[in-house]
Amino acid sequence: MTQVKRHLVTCALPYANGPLHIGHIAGCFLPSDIYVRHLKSKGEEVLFVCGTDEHGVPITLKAKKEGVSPQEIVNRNYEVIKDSLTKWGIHFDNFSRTSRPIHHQTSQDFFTVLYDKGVFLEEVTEQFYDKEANQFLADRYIIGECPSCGFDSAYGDQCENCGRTLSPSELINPKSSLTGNQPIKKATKNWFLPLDKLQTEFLNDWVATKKDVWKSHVYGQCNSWLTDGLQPRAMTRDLDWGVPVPLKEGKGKVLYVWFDAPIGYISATKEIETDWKKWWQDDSTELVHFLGKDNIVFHTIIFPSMLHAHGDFNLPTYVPANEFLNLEGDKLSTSRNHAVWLHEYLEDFPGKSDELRYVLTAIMPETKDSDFSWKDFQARVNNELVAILGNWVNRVMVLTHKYCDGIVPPNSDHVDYNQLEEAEALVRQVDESILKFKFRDGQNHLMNIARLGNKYFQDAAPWHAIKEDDGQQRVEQILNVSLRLVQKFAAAAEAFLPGTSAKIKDMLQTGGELMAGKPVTKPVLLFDKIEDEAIEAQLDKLAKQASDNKQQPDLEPIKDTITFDDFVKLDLRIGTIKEASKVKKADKLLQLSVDIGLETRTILSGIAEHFAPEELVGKQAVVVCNLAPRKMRGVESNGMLLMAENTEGKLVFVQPETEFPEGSIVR
Ligand code: B3M
Ligand code: ZN
Repeated sequence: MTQVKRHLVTCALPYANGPLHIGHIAGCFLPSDIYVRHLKSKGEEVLFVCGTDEHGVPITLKAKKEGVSPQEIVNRNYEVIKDSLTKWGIHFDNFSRTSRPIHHQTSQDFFTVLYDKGVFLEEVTEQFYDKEANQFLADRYIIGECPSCGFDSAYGDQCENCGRTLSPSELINPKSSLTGNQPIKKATKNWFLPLDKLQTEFLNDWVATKKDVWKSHVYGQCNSWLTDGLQPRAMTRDLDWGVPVPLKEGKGKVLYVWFDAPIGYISATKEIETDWKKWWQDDSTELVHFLGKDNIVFHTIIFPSMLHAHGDFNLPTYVPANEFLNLEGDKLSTSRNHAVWLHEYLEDFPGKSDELRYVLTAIMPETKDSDFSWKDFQARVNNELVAILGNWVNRVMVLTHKYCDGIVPPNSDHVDYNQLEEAEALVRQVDESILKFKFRDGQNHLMNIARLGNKYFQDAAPWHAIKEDDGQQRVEQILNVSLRLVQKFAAAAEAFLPGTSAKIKDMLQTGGELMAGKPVTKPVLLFDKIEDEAIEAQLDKLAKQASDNKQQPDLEPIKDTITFDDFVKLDLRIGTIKEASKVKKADKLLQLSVDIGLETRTILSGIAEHFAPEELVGKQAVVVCNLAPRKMRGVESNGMLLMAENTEGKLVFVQPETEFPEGSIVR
């Protein structure tokens, strides 16, 4: 095992199609920043890179919607994202962008090495093509029903509901997100990464070495993809926005966004490090990727396969992906504007970056999804930061001025030193937790230093001791130990609460050991309480965002015109639901027995999140009876129930106005 000499830390590149919200922060920006700050505070050699991911479908869709070029979208959002991160205190060694020439060149060179080595499969395939938009459709342009869980807005490359990686042809009832039309298939050549071959020759063995190294949910998700068996995946797309494919035959084609994006970590390194190879092509460098759970497959399967196939690069050591953060019990959503935007937080709570850092770390979704609520934010700030930490430091500083003229009293070999040893033990636990990517635990150990200091101070009660014989000497001992506990807290807090740590160091006039006889500054309040009005204002803002969103319903465009002959092919009948039950391991599906007059059908329907099985028995519905049967979760579904869905995703049955005989034709 080569000795680790340096750490290369990457944070998933946010799409430059909008500002950052607290989900991005809790998912990867905050954990990576804590990890990097801590390593740097230990004197380790660290490089921390990130940047905006400026290609891909979300950006071109947004550009189309706003009637501007994709470059204008990414230029605007790069500035907003970079500015909010800097203001919030996340400092990368380089925050780059994938539309820069150096990234295009780096990605094309990488592609060319694989091409020249004959790694790619060249395949002419039938791709989905939108006739009206006159363009091929990349995976994210195609939306349809997930074959696994029935989620009706799965993308062509991934289902965001169950996390399954998909290929567009697996989607049920695929449609173009550009026009809403049913896409046609058209022949085109692309270059595929043979993930099936790479799985057997490399991935299976390499991932197996990560069994007790990666978090269980990361290893588990990765393994389930390997167990399902990997398929070759196209690394080029028929699109005009992205890194052009560096081949004569590549005209009108770009690199798949998930081929070029992770190479963004390499180009961001090359941009600032002349000796970039020591970070990427030297196995004494430890590579750590921070990301959210929807990016796991790209960082544990696809990018490592690319690096392995290239042959010159290190492979990632750790991939400590976080799960998702929810907001007030609901999924964070850019499109529904259900979010706390980072730049808005900074406007509404100026100078309170550490408060948000503290709360997001306390609820960080390290192994399962978690929830941010404004009431909890207020409670943690007021009951923990203000009442425990701020109060403790303030009392120590005030009494140092009152009894010692603001001078650090002399050290003395006094029985209280076991508090200092206890604090040292907690400092070691903070270190161990961070190095194991357990940031919640690490912050708890940190706060236990403050709890220890508070209890010591309260029990020692210098305000009473001063009245005893030798009171002054006893008080000086208590304040010496207390000031040294405060200093230990400040040093250990650098990674979690950088602003607070700096304020305390300023008060103590030192970043290191305290020197007896040296002055400390006047006390500075570390935190002030979050008032109810501020929280009410945030909750009102969220409610307004939701109602504004409702007023601009995102109604889907009308589909392509069809003929009457097309319509009459549908066989629609009244059916009555006789039985209903949940489908194992598919949280969206219900299995229904539906009497359609001629027979009773088994139908799987993606309505489990909208209706309980028991409330469906006896309900009548309109049933599509001549739909080709399809198998989901091992059950053959034979037909489909018609539902109406509003813009908030609420479903209702389409049914006859009165009880009607089963099998009645709907015309
Ligand atoms: N742009 C983030 C996302 O999927 C994606 C990460 C790229 S990291 C190389 O939201
Ligand atoms: Zn799914």
